[in-house]
Amino acid sequence: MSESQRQSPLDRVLSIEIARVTERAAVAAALWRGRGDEKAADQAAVDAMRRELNKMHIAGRIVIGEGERDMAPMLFIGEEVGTGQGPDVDIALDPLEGTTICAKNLPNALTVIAVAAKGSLLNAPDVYMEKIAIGPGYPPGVVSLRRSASENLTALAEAKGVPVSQVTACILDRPRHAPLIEEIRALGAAIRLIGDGDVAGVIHTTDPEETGIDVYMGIGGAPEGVLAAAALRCMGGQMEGRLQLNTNEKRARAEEMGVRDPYRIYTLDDLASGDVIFAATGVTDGNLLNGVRMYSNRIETHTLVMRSYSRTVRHIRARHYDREKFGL
Ligand code: VTB
Ligand code: MG
Ligand code: MG
Repeated sequence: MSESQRQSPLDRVLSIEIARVTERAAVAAALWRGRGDEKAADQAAVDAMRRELNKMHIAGRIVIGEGERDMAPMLFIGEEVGTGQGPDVDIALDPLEGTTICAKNLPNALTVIAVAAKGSLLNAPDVYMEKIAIGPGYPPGVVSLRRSASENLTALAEAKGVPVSQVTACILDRPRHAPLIEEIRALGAAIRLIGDGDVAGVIHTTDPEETGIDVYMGIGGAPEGVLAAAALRCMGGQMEGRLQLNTNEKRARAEEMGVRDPYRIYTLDDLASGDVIFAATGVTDGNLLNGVRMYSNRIETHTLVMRSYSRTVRHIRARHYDREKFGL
């Protein structure tokens, strides 16, 4: 355990409090599953999340929010949340990670929050980030953005003790990844192409036997990068991220937020340090979390709640018998 982790543990009660927030947002979004309306689903999650966060006894500041890039509904970077009576904390969130997968009712849409002591999450604008992430159990530095995809997958296969053909990389299905995909296929490794949801993609690397995913690679959102790092801090694993600041405007926005070197490669601890509490609730069914289930007398949610300080990973399967509080 690092020094900074020992110095500032968060109040552990926050774990259950933030699970409530992601649960409520997940139920709100789930009402829009499969209806083809991404904005409505996102807005419902954002509204529910803001409402629940504002009930928490914290002086919270949003440092990572998602939505600027595609002008989606959002909780804004810099927005203050909570009653103001309680600890000063920084918050990273994505009220609905995978709006398109929710609108199409495809797997792995999540509601996500991370809470950390002030100043311990990377303050990044909503730009793209190149990422590489693996789960626990590998020697440090086995993969790195400083090396090619082929070198990384070869080293990973060796560390895992399998031929490279038995390694699976999870990658967002985007035209920008065509060269990466071609390189990996030429090498003979397998690829799981996902439509959205790279926070889930990174989390899935922590349990390859269950998910079939060994490594996450490629360019996704920077907010999702910080959220995924918060999750890995709790579950174990390695990650690197590099912001994609390819215009003067983006470089200026990043600089305003404290980014000095636009090409810097951030390690897991650079992305999220100190004590971090993370919660994600499934909206649609996924590899590690069930989606929201609605019944005539109750609603069920499945939430992953974790804390880096104690390295506790909890699965909370909640039955909500009061359907009315969800407006049903
Ligand atoms: C990823 C994915 C998200 O944004 O971060 C992606 O995980 C990156 O942006 O679910 P593009 O869609 O522009 O490639 C999301 O798709 C949406 O937040
Ligand atoms: Mg979102
Ligand atoms: Mg997102």
